Amino acid sequence: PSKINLKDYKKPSFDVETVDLNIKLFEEFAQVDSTLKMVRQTAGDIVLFGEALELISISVNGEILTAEHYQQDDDKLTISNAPDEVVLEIQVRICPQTNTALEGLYMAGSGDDTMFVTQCEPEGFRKITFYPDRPDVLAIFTTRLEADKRYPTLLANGNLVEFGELVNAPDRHYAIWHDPTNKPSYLFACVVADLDVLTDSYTTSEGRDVKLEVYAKSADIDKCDVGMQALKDAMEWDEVNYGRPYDLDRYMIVAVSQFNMGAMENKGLNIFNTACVLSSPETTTDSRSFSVKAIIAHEYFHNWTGNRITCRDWFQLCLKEGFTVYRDQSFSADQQSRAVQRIDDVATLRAHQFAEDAGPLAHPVRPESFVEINNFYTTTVYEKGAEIVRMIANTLGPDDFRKGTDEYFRRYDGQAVTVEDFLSALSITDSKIENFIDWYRQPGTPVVSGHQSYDRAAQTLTITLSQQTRHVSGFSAPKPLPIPVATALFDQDSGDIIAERMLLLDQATQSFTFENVSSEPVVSLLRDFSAPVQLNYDYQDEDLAFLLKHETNGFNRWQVTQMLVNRILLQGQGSKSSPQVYLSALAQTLPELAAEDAMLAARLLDIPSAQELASAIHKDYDPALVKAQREGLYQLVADTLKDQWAVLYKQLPMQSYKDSPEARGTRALRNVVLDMALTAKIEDAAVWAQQQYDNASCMTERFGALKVMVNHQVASADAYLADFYERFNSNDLVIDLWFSVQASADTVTADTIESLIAHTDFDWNTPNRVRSVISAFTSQPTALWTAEGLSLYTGVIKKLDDANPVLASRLLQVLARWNTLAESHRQMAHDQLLELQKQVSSKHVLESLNSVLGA
Ligand code: B3K
Ligand code: ZN
Repeated sequence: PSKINLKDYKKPSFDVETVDLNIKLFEEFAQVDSTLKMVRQTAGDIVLFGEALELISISVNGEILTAEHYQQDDDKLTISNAPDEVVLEIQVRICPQTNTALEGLYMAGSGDDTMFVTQCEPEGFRKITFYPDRPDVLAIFTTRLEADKRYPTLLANGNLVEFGELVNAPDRHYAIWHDPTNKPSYLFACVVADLDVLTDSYTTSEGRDVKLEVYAKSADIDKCDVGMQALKDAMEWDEVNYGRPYDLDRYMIVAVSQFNMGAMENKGLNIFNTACVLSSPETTTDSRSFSVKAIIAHEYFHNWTGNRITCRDWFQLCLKEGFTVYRDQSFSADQQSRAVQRIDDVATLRAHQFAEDAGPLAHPVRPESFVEINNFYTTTVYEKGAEIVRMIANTLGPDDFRKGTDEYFRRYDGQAVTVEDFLSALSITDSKIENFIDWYRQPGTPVVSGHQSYDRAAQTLTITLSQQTRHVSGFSAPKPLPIPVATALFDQDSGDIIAERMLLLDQATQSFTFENVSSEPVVSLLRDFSAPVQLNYDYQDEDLAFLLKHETNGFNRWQVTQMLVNRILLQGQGSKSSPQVYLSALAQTLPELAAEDAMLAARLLDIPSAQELASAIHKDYDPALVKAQREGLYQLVADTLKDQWAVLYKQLPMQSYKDSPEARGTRALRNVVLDMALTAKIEDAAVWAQQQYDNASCMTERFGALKVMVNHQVASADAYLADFYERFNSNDLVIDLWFSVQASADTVTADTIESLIAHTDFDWNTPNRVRSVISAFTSQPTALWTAEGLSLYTGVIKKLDDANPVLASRLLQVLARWNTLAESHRQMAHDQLLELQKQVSSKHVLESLNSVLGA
């Protein structure tokens, strides 16, 4: 398979004005008839992409084409010498029933419980019919769906124009949908199913009455209210914050149990993984429920950032994803404490994106070439992409950022554009914003180092900062980037802020001087994580403890605890710290903070996961050593603060369920305290856990208790696991939790995973279930990086390579850090990856594997 390069982009020769689709679903196949009106834009052939299609007929302006009139390859059909105006009529047959890749039109479910649904981004539409399937070809779609009446729900994009029975086939019916907006084919969707619907409405700021519908299986329809409310909140939020109202009369969301990722923003017809839309207190944890709201908002926000303004080509993916993630993070920050939102976003970025950027899969936020674009829906494109937009927003300030986004929507509405277009609109008030382009082009996480010097006589403080980014092979030498460093100076005696400034570091090394500083202050840098960089500042442990006490910014209080923890745990990596300062700072802070902001208090007790710690280790990584050090510190915290756990646990009684930030904070902290209490071997703690499970008012409490019982191997853990299974075995999403708690247990081995895979409820065709076992397993590196663990894991990839290459490739990418392992493990991992390379054939997995192996 060949590489596609950004620099080779060419405009399409033909535009498509209208597409009429007629999709007829039968027991064993589907027939798709399409009529495309196309108009020439530039010289060149008509290029139609198509994969796994059986071509029945094709005609141009009424004349049937025979094989000598076109050229057909594996993945495309080319017509040369076409007239300037063309009506193309194409008939194909496809087989959604055997489509396990979950791209294009596929059947989900099994037995009598099936439905048909689509996933077209990025290049799935070409698995439905021959089409110029690229994001810069926009067209008006009309879709007719025809199916057996046992599928009463027939949905497609836009407005319903007709619904009826077939005269000559009384058990079949049809629906016709028309989408008045111009859209690329990746936003096409249809659903043929038997679903219930929750309805509501929303009136936009322009006075448009929008019908809102959430479709789910009848057993799940009682879990759609949270999502519906989030949708209405998101609609209003986008009007208030970006001036963007919705533009169609109907907005539909459909819940599907078999889906490769979280959700998809198809125009007016979002399709969601059930895990990302269904939510109820009894079955959904708080953190999952919170992310349901965020994902609903994310897909809704795409209507402007992605759908109305789309990407010129797939290299520009971050144009829609980075901006939309920034928007959903801002929305979520308005629904809870800003500090906790920022903590969670930064923790994710550090654990996953920094690791990606440090290893063989490093790529720029806007990649320059790919074999398979599905491999680039990465945390770099999404989360680092969002951080760039955040840096721009913070540099401009709210008013100028809003002017810039207004200008972006005004200029490019209805078009397919590039990152350069985005920056040019955002820079209307400040041309230096254009300099952020290098953030999109350059891979690697910049490391910012610094120190300060105080001049008592001159009463000045000078902060010197320098930046360095590793040179990723295949890219030109790294340049200095514009790095906004939000800075505050704290008076040592009073603990008050004496100065606040945004420093813009845009040279390799720079000094910044603060005047009128009457005594040497403590400096807080990178407040609110103002740039996605690694910070090495010349701090004393005592400075960090001081900041934990005096910082007014909750995010930074968390950040200093993390710096202390990292100094303790990554001693071998050049840091040195004793835990004393950290422990006493925690002891002082915790009681008060627990009462004030329980959610933040819970986060302050965070010790980075084994995977996150591993991402900071660049050679001789020994999973067992990291695990032992991590557990040692956890034990030390638990023991040192032992007296606090009983007090805190009592202060956080279970109450009837409420979905407020305070109630969620209480539940989160209680679960952390429970884990600490068990770690500290407090005698009653096992009983607390059992009581919490038995009397739980919601899944956060019940699952929190189950998890600690399993991880601490409490005697009754197996009985509780069995009870959990009995209570919830009709709910797939809860059973996913049941699988994952076992697959990620501290004591897990490859054998545990084997037996979970052998369980009757394990299902290779349901990505959620596969992830609940296989991805959960990766949270235990000591078990994963053994000969047995890795052979099991690569076996899964091999098994999925053909059936679902998107999923297989994604699972593989987690192995990218193999080359940092200590030599004995490293050799074993290398051998297994080479072995895997001989056994796989999808271009998805092969591209990832080549990168992972450093080829
Ligand atoms: N745009 C989709 C992702 C499609 C992934 C294709 N492999 C969901 C989202 O980011 O909103
Ligand atoms: Zn998105």
